[in-house]
Amino acid sequence: MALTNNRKVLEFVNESAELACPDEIVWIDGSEEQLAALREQAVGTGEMIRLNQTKLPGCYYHRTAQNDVARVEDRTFICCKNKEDAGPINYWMDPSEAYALCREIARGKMKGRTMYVIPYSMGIVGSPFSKIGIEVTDSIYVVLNMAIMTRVGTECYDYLGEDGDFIKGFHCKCDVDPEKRYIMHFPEDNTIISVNSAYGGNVLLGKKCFALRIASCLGRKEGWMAEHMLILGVTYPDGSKHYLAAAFPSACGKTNLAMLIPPKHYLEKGYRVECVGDDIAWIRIGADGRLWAVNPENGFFGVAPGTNEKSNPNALAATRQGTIFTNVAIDPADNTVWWEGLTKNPPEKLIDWLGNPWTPASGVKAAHPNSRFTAPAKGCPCLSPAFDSKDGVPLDAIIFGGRRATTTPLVYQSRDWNHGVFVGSIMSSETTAAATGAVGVLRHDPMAMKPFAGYHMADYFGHWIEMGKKIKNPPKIFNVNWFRQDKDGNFIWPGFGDNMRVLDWILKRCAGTVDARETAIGYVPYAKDIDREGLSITEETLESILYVDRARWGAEAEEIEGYYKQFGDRLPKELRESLETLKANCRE
Ligand code: OXD
Ligand code: MN
Repeated sequence: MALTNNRKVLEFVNESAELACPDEIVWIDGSEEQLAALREQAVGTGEMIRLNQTKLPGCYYHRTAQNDVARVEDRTFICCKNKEDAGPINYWMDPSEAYALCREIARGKMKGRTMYVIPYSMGIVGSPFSKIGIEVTDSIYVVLNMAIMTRVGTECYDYLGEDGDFIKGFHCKCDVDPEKRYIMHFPEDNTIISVNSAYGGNVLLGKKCFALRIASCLGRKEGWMAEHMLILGVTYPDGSKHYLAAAFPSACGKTNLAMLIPPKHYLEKGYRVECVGDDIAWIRIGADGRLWAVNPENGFFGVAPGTNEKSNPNALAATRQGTIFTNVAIDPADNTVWWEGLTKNPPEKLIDWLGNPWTPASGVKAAHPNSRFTAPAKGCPCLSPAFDSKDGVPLDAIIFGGRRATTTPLVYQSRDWNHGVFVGSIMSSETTAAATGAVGVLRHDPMAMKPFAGYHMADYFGHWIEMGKKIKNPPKIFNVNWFRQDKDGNFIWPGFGDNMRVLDWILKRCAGTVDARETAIGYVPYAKDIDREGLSITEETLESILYVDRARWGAEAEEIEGYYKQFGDRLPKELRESLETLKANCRE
């Protein structure tokens, strides 16, 4: 029975059912009872495997199809009326063509299946930041993941009332045919359609599709920002709290930074780091003229490989209960999970992500490099008390960062907001397994939003510039690079918890308590000002990763000039000016 009398919801559900012809419609109410019954059902059909309930209470396992393991950027479309409005970086399709294509693909595809109607809120229901979505799907896996990643329940209908608006999301697994896989966004209709996939990033429509692509369009219209950023809080020994948001491309360590445990001597002095979010930030200007951020999600859809007791004990702890694991390996000895990097030595025998017997001699990975955990935020030991704040947290700093073996120093600070927007716009990073395609290829990923901005990238830069004009007390903007390599390809900076040392410098810059060296690209620390207590890295080595090589940056500027060309006249003049300054600084 329908759980709402909102006529727009009823119309959307009816239209979806008329198209896909499910045998049954199930209205999700968010109750534990209903979710438990769905878990049972999924275990019964083999869609999920129940893991060891003593060691991993409430945890389940799922395998996707082999051809369906990552986001598909080349099959992800922005469908707005004018092609120019999608910009040169997005794939574009005419809305009527895209609707017709998807309808053709999804017609009758839920025959013999159930269609679930999921009411969910991104953010706490009733917070000024929050927005409601309705996703219809034929996948129990999607329902159960959405129930972890978002706030699912009938309170969303109460909030909508009879006439409230929401973001429409239609998902149908169809035949999981990669040739007919499409992730379509209709920003002018607040609608998302996803067909022929069951991989999280393509089908948990509250996440990338809504909270970034559609929300970035809403933010532009309504004067706020939807960003691919983690949010973390640092508590000082005197109890004061300072918040930072950081944008890194997919699988570049956002979850690890968001949950870092500071080095021992910081802990002893009383420093703490708390996680507000690990992937998405919705940001508004507060009454105090500062930027305030919330994490609209309710869980972590994290990359499993590499997560371990040392790299991220908080994330690991979060995955120990109520978690769905996707495409990791199963340890048949005790029906638990394993992935590369979880332990130094792998177990003797595993079942790999494809379902095959595996031993350390197999010569292939046991877990897929983009295998994931979907873990409830509440299970994270360092979750910030501000996680549930309706007002969000005020930002002292925004950090950009990518995976760069050379050129980009460990950290530098922009000269001001507009220069900070330039720094974000020129971000580039080596590709990872989070999306299909080659791994390790250097590409531009401005503000880590290349795959997620729902409109023209130059207009998105323009929106940042416009926001800057309205923010009376803007956060300071920085860039970090944890990934500098030596000539043998080893990472020079230890990363993980030691990144606290860099956050410390950043926060000191925000407080105006530490000096910096002005360089061609912005302010860079003096090596002596980065804490090295307990680190084996010498001051000289640190100098080497703080060094700004003007010849390299000159070449980088030339390359950026070529990159910017695609944006034509739409590129904000402030960014062009910053580029000219960079070129001049490198020539001097
Ligand atoms: C993610 C991604 O899953 O960026 O967060 O791909
Ligand atoms: Mn992400």
